[in-house]
Amino acid sequence: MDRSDKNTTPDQITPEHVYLSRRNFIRAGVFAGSAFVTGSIYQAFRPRRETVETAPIENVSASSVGEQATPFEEIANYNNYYEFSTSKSGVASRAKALLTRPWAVTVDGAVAKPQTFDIEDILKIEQEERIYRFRCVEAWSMVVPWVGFPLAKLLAMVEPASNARYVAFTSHYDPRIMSSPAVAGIDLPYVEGLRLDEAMHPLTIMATGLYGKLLPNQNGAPLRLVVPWKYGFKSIKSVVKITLTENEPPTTWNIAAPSEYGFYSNVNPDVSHPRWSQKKERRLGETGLRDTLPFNGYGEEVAALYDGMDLRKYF
Ligand SMILES: Nc1nc2c(c(=O)[nH]1)N[C@H]1C(S)=C(S)[C@@H](COP(=O)(O)O)O[C@H]1N2
Ligand SMILES: [Mo]
Repeated sequence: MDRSDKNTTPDQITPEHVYLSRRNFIRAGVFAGSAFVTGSIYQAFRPRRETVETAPIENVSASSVGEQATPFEEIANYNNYYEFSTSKSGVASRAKALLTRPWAVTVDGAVAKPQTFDIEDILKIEQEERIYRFRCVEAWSMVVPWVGFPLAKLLAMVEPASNARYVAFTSHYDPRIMSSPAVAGIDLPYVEGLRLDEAMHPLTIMATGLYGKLLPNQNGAPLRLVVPWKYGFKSIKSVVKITLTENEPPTTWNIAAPSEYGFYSNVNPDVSHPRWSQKKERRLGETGLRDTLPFNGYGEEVAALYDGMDLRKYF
């Protein structure tokens, strides 16, 4: 396929390099990490590539996540993207107006080599499939087969300076197609942040797709952050700017309600939201409630990042 065809909408494109590099990734045998999809799951998934967009993946129970992936239709039609709508079912149709080509992402700040990347070049970075649990602060959750790459790879390209301690992210904001801050109820553009060590952690990815296809607009096309041990609002969508900073950057939901949403926002069943418990969650597509796990089940990988920190204070 001629990938320079700007008239093709992103969801019609299945970039071949995604599959090629994914095969290489499997061959390299780098699935040791507990959160990574296993080769056998991938083998079950890959032949279904043409139909999987609308069908649930079957037999995912052997996955290292140990849980069935949420159907594509659920993931793509139950969204939080306040720039388009505060109604979860209203985002997908309004987000069709988002034009994701051309798309530039600037990475700057406390770095030796600030750069503006074209999305086509970002897509040339080796893409991997990661099946992650995703837990919204509103107590719903899902299991998402993301396609993406470690944020650490992108940060390495700009060479973080020794005074860089945090990473600030900014979403695209176009008031011609998006709500005003007054209507959205939050400051815009949407901004988020991570500590540099969180950003460099191998579980932290920039997602470019899900279910083996480029991201639907409503899920944050063409590039969104995914930090699986934190509440979903940290996973900022449609990123246009990444800035390394010395000081903790402002974050949208912390600005909106500082007593309800902290900077860290690690999934923590023991720290209630002021208005609801975080002990349980409803998995999209299911009726009952599941227990919410500390760090969303990724504690073994990430708890050490917070050694010595009072996670009730730094919530
Ligand atoms: N720019 C932007 N990013 C955002 C949001 C948003 O409103 N705007 N919502 C956040 C919240 S609260 C959640 S739960 C996830 C939802 O991602 P999904 O729609 O792909 O499930 O996106 C996060 N990223
Ligand atoms: Mo959320």
